Amino acid sequence: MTDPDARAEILDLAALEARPVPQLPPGESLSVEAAYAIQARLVARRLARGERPVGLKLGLTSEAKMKQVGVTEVILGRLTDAMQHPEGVSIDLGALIHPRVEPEIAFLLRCPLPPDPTPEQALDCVEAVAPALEIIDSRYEGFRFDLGDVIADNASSAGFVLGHWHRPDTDIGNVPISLSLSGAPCETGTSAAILGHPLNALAAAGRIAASRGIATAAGDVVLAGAATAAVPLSPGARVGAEFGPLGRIEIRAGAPEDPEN
Ligand code: OOG
Ligand code: MG
Repeated sequence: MTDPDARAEILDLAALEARPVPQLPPGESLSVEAAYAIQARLVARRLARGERPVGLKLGLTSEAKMKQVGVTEVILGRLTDAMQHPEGVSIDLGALIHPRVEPEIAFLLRCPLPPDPTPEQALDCVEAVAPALEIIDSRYEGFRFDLGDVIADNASSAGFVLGHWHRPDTDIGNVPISLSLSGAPCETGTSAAILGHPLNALAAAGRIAASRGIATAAGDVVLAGAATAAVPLSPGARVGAEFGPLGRIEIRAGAPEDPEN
């Protein structure tokens, strides 16, 4: 039996020191329940250092993502204020192991999510919607993990950037999304790839949060999960993400000699 506190400490230190750790050997695979218990302890360590919870993120809500990492179940992770970066920022890659970036849709909640909402009930809780970029960084060597490993590792959460907020009734069902790296197109997709509609992901967030004892609140941000595969962030890269009528987000990956880092 893996000790949850010890496992949370290993994953926390891996993130703090930007040094990857091996995933658990196959014989020691975590149950989903044990994995969420480790995630809770991992995030508690961050909160004990003064970080504030600001919301949740879904993972593996699109086929492209499931295929990329070989895990086919929707997962939930927790976001803190320390993970949020302003639009246009230069991301310090030195603090990360092998970061990737991916395009997302974000929701701002105006009330807690019901325990098992329909997409319509989930929409009732939405204050605003925005395009977003997520920076993920698995703490496991080779970015390799199974379902339990990635849940325990807070769903690879590392950072996120929000674009402009739009009204909650904005049609987000089929938003064209394209990602470019230093001007070269690399991934294209649509928000329909997110469980058919990002509101299905929000409903899943309500369901998973309730089943794992995770509270949601007015003011929370919920990331719906990436619509395309994630792309590696390398030093000096300029990331541009176009979200049709929702707008555009840009970030930069700090070059080693960049004075902003
Ligand atoms: C797991 C996190 C998945 C998403 O949007 O699907 C995720 C990973 O790919 O490392 O954030
Ligand atoms: Mg993501």
